[in-house]
Amino acid sequence: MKKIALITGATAGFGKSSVKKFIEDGWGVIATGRREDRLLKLKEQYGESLHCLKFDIQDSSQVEAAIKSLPSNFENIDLLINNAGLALGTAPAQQCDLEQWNTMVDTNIRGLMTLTHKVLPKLIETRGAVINISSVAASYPYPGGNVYGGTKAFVVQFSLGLRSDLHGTGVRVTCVEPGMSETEFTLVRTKGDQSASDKLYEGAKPMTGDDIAETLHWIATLPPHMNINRVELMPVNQSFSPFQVNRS
Ligand code: NDP
Ligand code: 8X3
Repeated sequence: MKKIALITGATAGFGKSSVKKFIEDGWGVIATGRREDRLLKLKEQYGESLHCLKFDIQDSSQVEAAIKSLPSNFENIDLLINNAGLALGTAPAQQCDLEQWNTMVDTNIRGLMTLTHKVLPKLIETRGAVINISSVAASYPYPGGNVYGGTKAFVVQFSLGLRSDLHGTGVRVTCVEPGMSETEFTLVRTKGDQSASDKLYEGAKPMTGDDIAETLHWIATLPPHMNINRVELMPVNQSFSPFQVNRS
């Protein structure tokens, strides 16, 4: 195996496509997620090139135990892709469910922080790289984006801060900020409403998990003296709208 990548959120969407992309290029991959059946399927598909870790990223003791359990052939991590995350709900802030807000913070911020904290010493040893998945929602607010956008803005700023702290270690840090991509993202956001998901993507030609996996692989395989700080990408059919003005 060329190098080892740890990819969170590997059971669907961007993560699942990235597992395929990196393994096809000869990497060993540690795939993580909560859904064991899907992890087992990945294991069947990729065999010795893949090691699965089942944990809920919101639970720091599960994260710690999982990293400690890595076998010697997977413990020298060269690349951490912090991809696991979610949006819940599209309601305006004043109507939101506080529990959903907490879940987004615990997953997209606390979970990402915890895993990064556990893996950084290994990345410093290997002079590796971190790629954090943020979103266009970090920079461009939209109605109903409230806490989701806030968590992704954290990811952008945390990535820049990491880059600064890791100065001189050789560890690279990139923040990837995608726009609309068809995965299970909207299904999760709408609590399993397939028709809402289909309607959002219909006719829009959104980006795909494979598009994002290509980008992540490109970033990870650049010469080691180059650091891509931030990448923002959207489908051609998504762009910006004017400010809202209330005239009442
Ligand atoms: P998917 O819903 O298809 O995949 C999300 C992945 O995250 C799943 O593998 C899921 O695994 C994992 N995950 C979610 N919660 C947890 C948890 N508590 N513990 C462990 N794993 C968890 O979504 P995407 O592939 O689209 O999303 C990947 C990332 O990209 C997210 O951070 C998302 O915010 C971001 N993003 C997505 C965009 C889009 O339009 N799709 C655009 C911009 C950013 P499991 O359920 O098995 O635990
Ligand atoms: C989600 C991106 O464009 O659906 O992170 O808001 S978008």
